[in-house]
Amino acid sequence: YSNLDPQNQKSEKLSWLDWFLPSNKVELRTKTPWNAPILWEGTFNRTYLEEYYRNNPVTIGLTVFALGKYLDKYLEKFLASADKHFMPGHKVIYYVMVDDHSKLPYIEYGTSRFLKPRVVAKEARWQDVSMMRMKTLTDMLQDFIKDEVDYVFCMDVDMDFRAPYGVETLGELVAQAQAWFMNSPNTAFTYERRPESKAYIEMGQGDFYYHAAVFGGTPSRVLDLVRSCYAGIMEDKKNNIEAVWHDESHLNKYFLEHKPTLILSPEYCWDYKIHAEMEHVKLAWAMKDYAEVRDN
Ligand code: 2GW
Ligand code: MN
Repeated sequence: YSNLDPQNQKSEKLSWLDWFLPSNKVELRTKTPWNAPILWEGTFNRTYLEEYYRNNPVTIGLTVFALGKYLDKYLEKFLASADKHFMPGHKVIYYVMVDDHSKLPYIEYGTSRFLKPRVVAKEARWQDVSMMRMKTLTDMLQDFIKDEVDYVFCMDVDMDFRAPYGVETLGELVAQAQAWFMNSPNTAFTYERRPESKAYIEMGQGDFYYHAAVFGGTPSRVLDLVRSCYAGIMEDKKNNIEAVWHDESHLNKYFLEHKPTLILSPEYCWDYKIHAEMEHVKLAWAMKDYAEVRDN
């Protein structure tokens, strides 16, 4: 990874800097204080990386849950777009968790693309649907995913791929910077602030607000992550407390204590509501009508 400044790659479209930092007084960060790269378009050489992985082939897992209305609404577009843009040219296994097998979308997958569907029960509360992914992922990583892939990404389903999301994102422990908080001070992050919760982060602490919609890494590192988050969630349940942003709060606590080795910039999980003309978007949030999907 080089430290090329995306600012130098001018185009008519607005860049991240133009939109968020019109004064250009703040330097675009391409490295964390612990020297992990922050991945932006222009900071990596795809040609070089592709050549490396051609000589060192890898299998990449992608886990996604689509239960209830999220299965009807988002899964087909997520998978079809992943087939086009997620790790193009590499072996990918989709681990797709649904609550109704008959509703699995009918997609013709590309070469070296494999689907491993699994039926899981839908929790009654939506907070639990989201949080209990950590338990299912713990079990599956332990039981078989760890033997089947070299790297694994775990993603929300309410998103779709727009451009190649490739091997540049592979790393030991990969975290996504949440787009809305990229340039906020850590005091503005929506971390869990009650010391009673296992997800508690003290005011003034914290490097990024990480987005639980995307995390990944090697199976052993991701297993440790999901297992810890699940343990925190269960401990909180025992103490009758629920972290403000559920599994995401626990994920942020984990990444505070276990620094990611690679951070994905908001190009890798963009919300077009922030800015419609954002460049180099690889994955975008789906437009969501909460009233429509949140029925419980
Ligand atoms: C979720 C909320 C309300 C009603 C339903 C659901 C729901 C979620 C569902 O009915 N079916 C389902 O499969 N899910 C899965 O949980 C699905 O994979 C979805 O992407 C994921 C997280 O829910 P989501 O996408 O509605 O949460 P967000 O986009 O508001 O995101 C963040 O905060 C969450 C915790 O509140 C999670 O940490 C999530 O990973 C974050 O991106
Ligand atoms: Mn989501």
